[in-house]
Amino acid sequence: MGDAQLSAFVFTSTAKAYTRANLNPNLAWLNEAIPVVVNEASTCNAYSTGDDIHFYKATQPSTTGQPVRQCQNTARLSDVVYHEFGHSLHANSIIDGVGAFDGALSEGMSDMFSAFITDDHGMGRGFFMSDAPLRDIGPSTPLRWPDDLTGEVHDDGEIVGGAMWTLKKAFVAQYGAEVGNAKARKVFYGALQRSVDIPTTFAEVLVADDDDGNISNGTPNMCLINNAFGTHGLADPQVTLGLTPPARDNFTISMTINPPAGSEACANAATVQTAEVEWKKRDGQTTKIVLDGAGTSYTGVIPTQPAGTIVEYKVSVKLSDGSAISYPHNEADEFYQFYVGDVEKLWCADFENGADDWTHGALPANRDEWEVGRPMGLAGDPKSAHGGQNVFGVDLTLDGMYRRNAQLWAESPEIDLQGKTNVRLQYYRWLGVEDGFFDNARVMANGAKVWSNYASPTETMNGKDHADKEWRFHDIDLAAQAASGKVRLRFELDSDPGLNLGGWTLDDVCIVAAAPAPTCGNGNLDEGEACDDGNIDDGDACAATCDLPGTGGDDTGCCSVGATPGGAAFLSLFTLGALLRRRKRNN
Ligand SMILES: [Ca+2]
Ligand SMILES: [Ca+2]
Ligand SMILES: [Ca+2]
Ligand SMILES: [Ca+2]
Ligand SMILES: [Zn+2]
Repeated sequence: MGDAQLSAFVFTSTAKAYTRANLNPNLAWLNEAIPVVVNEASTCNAYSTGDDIHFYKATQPSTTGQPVRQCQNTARLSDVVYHEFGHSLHANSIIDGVGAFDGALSEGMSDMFSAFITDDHGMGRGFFMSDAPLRDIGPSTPLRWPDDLTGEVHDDGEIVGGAMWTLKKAFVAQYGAEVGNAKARKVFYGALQRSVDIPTTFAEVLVADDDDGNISNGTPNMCLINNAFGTHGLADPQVTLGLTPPARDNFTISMTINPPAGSEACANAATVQTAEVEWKKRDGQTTKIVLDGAGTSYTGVIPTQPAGTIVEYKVSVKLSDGSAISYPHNEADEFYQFYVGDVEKLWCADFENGADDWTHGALPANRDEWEVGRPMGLAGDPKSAHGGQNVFGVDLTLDGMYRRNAQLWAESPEIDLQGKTNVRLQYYRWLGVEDGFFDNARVMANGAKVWSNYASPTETMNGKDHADKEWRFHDIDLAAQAASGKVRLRFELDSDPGLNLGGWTLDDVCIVAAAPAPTCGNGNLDEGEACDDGNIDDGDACAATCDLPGTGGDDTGCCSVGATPGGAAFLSLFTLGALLRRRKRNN
């Protein structure tokens, strides 16, 4: 047995024994032989396939006289072997349908796995034949998410590795080495099993720390965990402040904070620093509105827009701990949208009684996983329908994910549009698909592509996956397709060999026609108008929305509060002669 063979065998056995004793004694994978390949014909690296682990030779002395970077045989470095073992441990520890393998996450967690064994935050000392580490998860200036992201998986992994190392130190400071390390290992392994990427590690650490299955009432070490992850920008405001997606009532956007019980008492508890809405008309310029905070509620009003406008908006919150979040929480599609004004529904599918008039299929045919039913929240799928009980989607019930190397499609019946103008597709979507450079989701109408998911221009390790985390209203103009007098919709998804997400989930798919043009500005006082001076200009006696100046839009006291008025309230406001703003239902 050569040196490298012997050292790799010893280090791998150590990693196995450590895992069995400290992380997961019941992991069946530990009982299998793990292939370890040494002295591969390259230098300065090592890799894991997710099961077996491989190591490269040492650099040979230069024969050309030119200096070359000298690297050690990587099988002789204990922490490099632990790191590669850590990748395989990660791949074999993920709970199906809960966690997922993410490259940067795996790098950072593998560095931390090694650091647990060596108790050294420096990773790969000796790699370049010196004591300087190749990577460091305990540098004097902590790395922060997202400021220190570079797009390179080892660099980005150092941020979560750093958070885990900071957390381990905090546990040891509070409980002493033995108990503190045990607590740190417990939450580390929980996060390894259940996280889908670096940002989700925070909530999974809290889940692993919790003692009653409910993190909204706090967890035993919540303050310590908030602090450690907050240092690295990874204390997710959805947890620390209990933030949920903003609500919208007509043009009023609001959000509520609901921190876990007891968290306000933590030293350095995070608070909202700024909350704002950025809004625009589709394809227009964005405008920012600061949300007014009162108690636990933050509210702002987008100026009233005329019927037929598609308004798009996002809500961004910055916290005192430097963390931030935007809603919609989907980097591949950053703006909510809503349609102003009434529409006539020409055809809808709610999937409550199946999708018998749709067809679906796949290439290869056995990868067709379209089904109607109740969504189960698998692989990022919704946990409930948008409307009623049932939805139409790709794999609702097995593992949630579409399959690799597949071309999937679902096609609507042909919808008659004779005599209809201003036709639009308006539907609710919950889509999970890898960056479009790799996996492509498309909406087709009469064979023409009318939407596809964001695609990075070049191959990247740091793509923007499209991951809806709530039901998203989606409006698509079908005027060009509708000119033929009929339309057929088709939802498609093509996948590559790697990374599969939840795929399409659809509900309340409607073909609509925009209502007739608004009557504001025609000089007649039509129903619902407070005034009409024959134009739709602001700044004169009658505002652009046929409100009296100072009563409509963003400064009204009477009409922007509460739900859309029901018949009685609507009538009483009208008969009392109160200033009535034109209100239409928005999707
Ligand atoms: Ca709890
Ligand atoms: Ca439904
Ligand atoms: Ca893929
Ligand atoms: Ca699915
Ligand atoms: Zn690695």
